[in-house]
Amino acid sequence: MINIQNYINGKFINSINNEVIENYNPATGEEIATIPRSSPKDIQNAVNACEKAKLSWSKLSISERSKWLDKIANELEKRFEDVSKLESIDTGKPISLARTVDATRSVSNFRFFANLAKNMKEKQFEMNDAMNNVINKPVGIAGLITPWNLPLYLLSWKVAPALVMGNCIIAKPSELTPMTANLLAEIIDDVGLPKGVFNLVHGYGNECGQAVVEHPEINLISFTGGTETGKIVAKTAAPMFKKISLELGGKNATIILKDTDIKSNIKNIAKSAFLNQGQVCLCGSRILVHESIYSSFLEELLKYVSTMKIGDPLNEDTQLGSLISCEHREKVESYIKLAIEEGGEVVLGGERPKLNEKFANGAFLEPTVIIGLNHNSRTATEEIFGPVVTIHKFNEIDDAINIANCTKYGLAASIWTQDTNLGESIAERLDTGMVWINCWLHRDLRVPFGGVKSSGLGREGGLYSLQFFSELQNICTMDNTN
Ligand code: TXE
Repeated sequence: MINIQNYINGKFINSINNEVIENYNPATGEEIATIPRSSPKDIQNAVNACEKAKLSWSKLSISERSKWLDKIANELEKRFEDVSKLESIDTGKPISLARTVDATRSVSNFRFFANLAKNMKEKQFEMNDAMNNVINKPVGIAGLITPWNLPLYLLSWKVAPALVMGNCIIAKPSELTPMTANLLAEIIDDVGLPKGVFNLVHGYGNECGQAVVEHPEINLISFTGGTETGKIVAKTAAPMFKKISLELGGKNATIILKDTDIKSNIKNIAKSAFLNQGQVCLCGSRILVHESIYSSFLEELLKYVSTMKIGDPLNEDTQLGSLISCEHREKVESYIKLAIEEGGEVVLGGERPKLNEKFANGAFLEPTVIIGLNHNSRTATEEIFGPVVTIHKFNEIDDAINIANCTKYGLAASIWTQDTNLGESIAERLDTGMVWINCWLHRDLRVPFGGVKSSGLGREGGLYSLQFFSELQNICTMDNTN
């Protein structure tokens, strides 16, 4: 059991009110840590630290700041196994996934943005009698609010570009998953990042998170989380004209065209549905299958999903761990119940697996496949965020596109076909920020990442992140020496 503290102004300290929140391992139900239940007073403390640090930090060159990112990446890499194990214990995800996705990507996020920023060319626009130089200035203090599904992966995705562009940071991780954020603070402390540049404040979203968004001296908010919370964040930040980026929920379509080679793709299609127990905003939770191959596809899907190993997240060959909490599992189970009420049929899963005593209190749920629902049903249009997929038939491609576009979300989609030209023409007609063709979660960190409609606002990734985490200034110079 560890008592995690806030990291403010280069010191690990309790919240001012000295109150704590318990943190649990969702696979076993054991209490593993406490975190500070911070309040607006702690956020003010962190803002004071940023104010003291921001001038000298912003004066460093991008290349000097990128060296700090490389130092953090090197230390994260040394503690790769710690990151993986902590992430698995804190979230319930399989350790193999924590290694290949969370820990690996956290290191590459820091390395990638260090390199990209160093090589970034600021823009010039020449006139016949003057020169325009567009420069990237720091925004100031960045409030980074992150969720529980990919804790360090998403925190590092925001911290790296925010730091390298000269901002000071107040990070507020989910109260459900503080462990790897704490480890990042330990690493930042170990490498000696100037105090006050990076601050980490733990607490409830509606208390501590809200205080970050409300604080008048925090100039930018980068938020990843649920759509409903995103609305609260947007409503609070908008009248303060803060820079804001929202990466919210999704209800992504996986479109299987009739020429798809099912056997060779079924593993990746199932992965897109059930990775991280379906707790990734990009998961394909609605599978739209051409009616001519519907039966053979369903047979292959059920065959493959039935082989997926569910159980101890620390077991090397586990493919499905526990959900983030028993409370969240109940939310997911309520959708399985709703599906049946809406006329659906659960053809696989839907129950809590029988595991040994150690995991009796774990938030485990079998991977679940539901057929026979109307594509406009609530189950098929609302974000469930668990190991649940609905399967739908289509005949014409226009039908598939209309079904895919029929939800309030617009984050991602995947299309499976041997005719990639057709795939790309379909992709352009989907109301999403991202589309994968014959792959899923295949990530080039340079591309824009984000969604439309209720999936969010703005784009991060590559130069889009560097631009978001800076203020552009144009300086137009006319040479008046005659
Ligand atoms: O998200 P929340 P949660 C979806 C998924 C899930 C739902 C809720 O459907 O069931 O969102 O999940 C902080 N002001 N996604 O509870 O509540 C909170 O403390 C400022 C999709 O994780 O949005 C946490 O740090 N901050 C998502 C962060 O916001 C507030 C991944 C996210 O919490 C706040 C996770 C407030 N008023 C869940 N209230 C994705 N896009 O990947 C809460 N927070």
